[in-house]
Amino acid sequence: MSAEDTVTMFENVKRICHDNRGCKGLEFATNVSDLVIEEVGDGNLNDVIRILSPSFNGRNSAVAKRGPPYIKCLGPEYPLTINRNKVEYDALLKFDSIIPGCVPKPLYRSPDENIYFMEDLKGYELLRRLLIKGINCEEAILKLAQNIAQVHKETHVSKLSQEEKTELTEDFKNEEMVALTKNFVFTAPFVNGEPTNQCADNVRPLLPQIYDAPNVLQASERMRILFLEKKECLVHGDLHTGSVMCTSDGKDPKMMDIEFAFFGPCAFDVGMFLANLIFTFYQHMSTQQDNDTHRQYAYGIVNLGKQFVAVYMKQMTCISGSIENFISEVTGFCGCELIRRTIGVAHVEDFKDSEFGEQEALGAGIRLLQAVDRIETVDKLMVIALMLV
Ligand code: ADP
Ligand code: SR1
Ligand code: MG
Ligand code: MG
Ligand code: MG
Repeated sequence: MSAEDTVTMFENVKRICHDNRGCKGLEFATNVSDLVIEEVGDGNLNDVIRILSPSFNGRNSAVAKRGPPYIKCLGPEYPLTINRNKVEYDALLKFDSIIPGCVPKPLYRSPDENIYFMEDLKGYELLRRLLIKGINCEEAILKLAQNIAQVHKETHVSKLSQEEKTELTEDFKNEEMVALTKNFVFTAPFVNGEPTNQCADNVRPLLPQIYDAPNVLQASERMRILFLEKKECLVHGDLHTGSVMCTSDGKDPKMMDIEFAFFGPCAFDVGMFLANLIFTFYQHMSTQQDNDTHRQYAYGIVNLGKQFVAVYMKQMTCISGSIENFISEVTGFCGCELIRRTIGVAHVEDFKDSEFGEQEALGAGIRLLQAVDRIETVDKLMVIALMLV
């Protein structure tokens, strides 16, 4: 965020707090002259700040989020709807009603400024960062599996009346954000030479395995169509390990960053999350120092990935028909996420110091798309992705 953007956002936040003083959610900010800010945003799309009111006795801080009218990591020549702020606030309200306490509490939204306020997850850290550090996150990951299954189950087509389905589909059509995923997850990475793609030198020799391989390109296209057309339940839409915050000892997961929420296929959330655990696996496998500890942690992550899917599926068994083709769909979405995060525009922090890990993860993505029709269990998914014997 530029210094100018930070000042403008803080001025807007102060005005909202002043004009709406006493409103539920904004009580902590009644004394506007008292407020101070810290910048906390580190994502690809939005500006996020923490507002503190040091003299307030109760909750003395909140986090405010707003989206510039373009894709932040690409710049103003890539326009993006500011309505994502409303969709995210509505999705937070919805998730909070289904899994209370498992998302940051939504506090207030100002439609004029397109800024919303939520609970400050003080002391919480991104799950991705804890995994990079090698912290045991079993409790958070298995709880997350239950939480996302709960959201999928409660909003599943088979549980909704026609009216409820129409309402949820309309409320979370989220066309612009769905189009962003269509473009940057399912399309651009699969187009050789697309200008937003970024690729490390050691990864480049693998590219012909994508661009010269009709089966891989066809599989990605099928996943794109499934993503756009399968209307199953309300999905998070961007469920990677940087969209979850937990306590520093890997507990109490809070799902956040829900601006991509839409009515779509449940396997999309599961596949994306699994791919991000595979990034953790390769990051630790490619760490040179203290190799045994890191390898042990990496294999623990594979097991956790399998348990994540098992816990999720157990919760979903009451949804008839939902499990048909489920693992094959998870495989395809997982493969696309592995590929787009290694050769597309948005890479992951896990490989900041490891191009070797990035190359391995890309190989895993290619193998999954090659085998998508032959994978019916998560065990097989892991064996093929990670070339386990
Ligand atoms: P983006 O859509 O740009 O990725 P996020 O919603 O992920 O934005 O927020 C960016 C970062 O801000 C997160 O990665 C996290 O570090 C921090 N953050 C977001 N929401 C909160 C919160 N409620 N409490 C504390 N930190 C938060
Ligand atoms: C331009 S793509 C940016 C990516 O960042 C977001 O968090 C989503 O994952 C999106 O695909
Ligand atoms: Mg984010
Ligand atoms: Mg986001
Ligand atoms: Mg990079």
